[in-house]
Amino acid sequence: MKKPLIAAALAACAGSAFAQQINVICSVQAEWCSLLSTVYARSTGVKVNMSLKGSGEALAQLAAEKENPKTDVWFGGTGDPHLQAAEQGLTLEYKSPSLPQLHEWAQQQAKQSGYKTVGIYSGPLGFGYNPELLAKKKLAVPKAWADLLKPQYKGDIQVANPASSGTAYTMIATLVQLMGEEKAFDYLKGLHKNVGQYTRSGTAPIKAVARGETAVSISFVHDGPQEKMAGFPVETVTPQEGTGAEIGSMSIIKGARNLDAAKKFYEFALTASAQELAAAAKQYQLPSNKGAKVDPNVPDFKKIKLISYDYAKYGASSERKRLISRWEKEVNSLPR
Ligand code: S7P
Repeated sequence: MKKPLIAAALAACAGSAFAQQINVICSVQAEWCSLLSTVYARSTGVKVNMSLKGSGEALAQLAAEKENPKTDVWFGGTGDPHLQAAEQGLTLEYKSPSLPQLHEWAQQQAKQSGYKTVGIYSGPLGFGYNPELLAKKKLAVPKAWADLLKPQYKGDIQVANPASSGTAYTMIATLVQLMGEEKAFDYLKGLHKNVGQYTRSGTAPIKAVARGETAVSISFVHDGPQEKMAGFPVETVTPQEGTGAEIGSMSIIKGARNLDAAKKFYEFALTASAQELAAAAKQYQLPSNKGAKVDPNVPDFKKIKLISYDYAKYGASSERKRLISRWEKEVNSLPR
């Protein structure tokens, strides 16, 4: 990582009197969580207790500890469960003075939650594939959602379980918006026949692709470059019918024991320099701060056919619960 980047991130929070520790649930990949906590701890002297959890798991933990919160900040993870947490009264209303520095989509996420969450990055959903494994199995690169239903991919597709994964819930919500609910569930039943494994975490399938354990994954495409840089044969593509994008979010927990420190960490995480730590940790979501440098590995949104994702509707508790339980009942219960 470049030194000026760290220096700028440190400068963003220098000179303040911080509490001694902060408890953060971190729902992005470990490398980013770790860099963020190291930089923050070194600059402020605040110990950052990071606990790594996928979006769905984080929401479940926060709901379980509602009466006695042990977490101060929830950093990252797909936006829908953050909106659900806001609706369930798990997160605190906080209107950051930094909001005008953020892209409209990130501010919109804050507004529609009553300022109980905020967008920190965005990233489109697509497919990961292993070109070597596809060639070996004489399979074509899937270019469309429809391709994933072809019998030749049977057992060769991995996606996460929507009950634990925000990535997989984003897939269901995307398909429902793209096809209409009945057709989307028919599609999910067809897809089910080809899924070799539903993973707990949304990032596991693309790692399995990279390591040749499965040929195709349904993943956020920004999770591909890191695997490729590590030398694995992995490429990504977005489906030609259109796709959805997440608004990765951050929330302060209602009843946070270290509230002052939580607000300072939150402000730090919204700065351009802190957001550039993502690319320094080889994570390539689009930063929400308009001033943050956009790494060339970040997917080019202009080249992707994106649906107009209704974040308010699909982030609502009732909708999220209803769609996940319909998936459990009508799709996951079917034999494969
Ligand atoms: O950091 C990569 C990423 O894809 O993971 C986050 C999300 O929590 C995925 O985990 P789950 O699907 O297991 O919930 C995304 O927000 C982020 O872009």
